[in-house]
Amino acid sequence: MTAFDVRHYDSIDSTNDEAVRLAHEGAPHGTVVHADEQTVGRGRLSRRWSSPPGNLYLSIILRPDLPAARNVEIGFIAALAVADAIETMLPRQERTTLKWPNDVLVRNGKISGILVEQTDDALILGIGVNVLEAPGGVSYNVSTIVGCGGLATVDGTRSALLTALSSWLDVWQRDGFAAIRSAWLTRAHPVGTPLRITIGDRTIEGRFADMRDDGALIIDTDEGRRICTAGDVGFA
Ligand code: BT5
Repeated sequence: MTAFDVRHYDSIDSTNDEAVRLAHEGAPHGTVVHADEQTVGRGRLSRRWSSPPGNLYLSIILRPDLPAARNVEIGFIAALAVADAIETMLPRQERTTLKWPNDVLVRNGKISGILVEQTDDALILGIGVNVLEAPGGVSYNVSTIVGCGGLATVDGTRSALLTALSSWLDVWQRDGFAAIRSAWLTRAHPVGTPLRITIGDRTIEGRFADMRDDGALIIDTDEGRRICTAGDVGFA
């Protein structure tokens, strides 16, 4: 079991940045930075993460003693935890779908964002969950827990998320990434789903085939099987 120590802030630049600062000061594994709003919430590749009050924004300091090549595993663990937590609050007929690498979708809309970053000696796991407020000006579908008929508060979502995260970290430590990979595959879009992967200015279209043992995406294209280790994935 991971013991979480939550530090709460009303407003902050980015919970990931604060977690990096605390990690440099030696904050232990399980330290959680939670803010009611972020003024400069970040996505991958320096994109913005819309962070008004009413949603969950937190970052967790992890010190898992992993080779850097295995850091990607944390993102899949986080996606499973977010999906479990959200499903405890949604009506029974609403389910989450996972999309490579770390997206959690409800009603085909992005309901959560996950950002894993590395400092000298810690991993920072940043998670945003849309509880009440759907951001405007986003180029694809977004969802919120309450907008999908769920009953949720921000603190309730935090608590459900940390409980689920602790369980999935236990599974990972006990059974390894193979167990995370197979749980992720059962909750992801089905094999054969048409996907469009954007990597910089290149786009690849293909059908979802599998996830490799190291977390890479495997797709079948008209030119054959391709492996993707990075990129933005949308449904084609
Ligand atoms: C992500 O990036 O999905 C990772 C987001 C991580 C946010 C958390 S919040 C706590 C912690 N502190 C931080 O500063 N960050 C982490 P990416 O895949 O690059 O998606 C970013 C894109 O999602 C943006 O370009 C928008 O199109 C869209 N977006 C922005 N805000 C959103 C929101 N609240 N809900 C859904 N989509 C959003």
